[in-house]
Amino acid sequence: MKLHTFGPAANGRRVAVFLAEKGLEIETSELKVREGAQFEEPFTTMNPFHCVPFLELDSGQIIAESIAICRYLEAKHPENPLFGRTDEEKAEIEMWLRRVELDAFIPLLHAVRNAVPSFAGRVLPGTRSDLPQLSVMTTRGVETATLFFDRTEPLLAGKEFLAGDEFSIADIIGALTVNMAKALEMDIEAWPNVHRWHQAISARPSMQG
Ligand SMILES: N[C@@H](CCC(=O)N[C@@H](CS)C(=O)NCC(=O)O)C(=O)O
Repeated sequence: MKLHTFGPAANGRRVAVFLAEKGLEIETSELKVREGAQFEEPFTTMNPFHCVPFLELDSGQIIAESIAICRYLEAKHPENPLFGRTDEEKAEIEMWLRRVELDAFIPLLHAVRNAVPSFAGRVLPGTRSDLPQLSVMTTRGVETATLFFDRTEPLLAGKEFLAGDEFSIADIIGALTVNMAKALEMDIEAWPNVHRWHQAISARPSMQG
């Protein structure tokens, strides 16, 4: 099994933090994403969505999508579960994963891609195109994430973790999403509970690096 990834990439970081939390080590290969290696063979055939991370199984099967990779690794290594134990825990973690992904991460991803000059010509992940960067996408992304933080703030009062009483994949994805918001200069301290929770999750050894 080999993980193809790119260290600094937000979605690559998800899997790296997940592996560290699980105490797992797997063979890892760094793809030169900035140089466009994802569009060249053999990688373009391995993942026609031209994105990292993706997991190459010994059978040759490819599993792309950071959450799918984490779910697969969790199924193979159920100890120290990060997707929950009971049906209720699993449902709550899934609920938060979807909230974070749909209401914050994806809007912020498009916000970043439409704002940062180095993403010109690459506004959609895994593409090279002449689609222009649209500042309205950045504005709306920040507005959407603001709504997410507004809604999450009271729910984190007195709570250590996003979903339930234990650290989970939702905390990983949530904290890395806040990092994106900070990169866009959103003032996370405006949401004190979100800020406190993010500080605590960011201090974990798995989140260093
Ligand atoms: N939904 C995918 C997104 C993967 C993705 O967007 N990867 C980015 C890095 S964070 C990438 O490889 N981009 C290459 C490019 O845009 O050319 C996942 O969760 O793994």
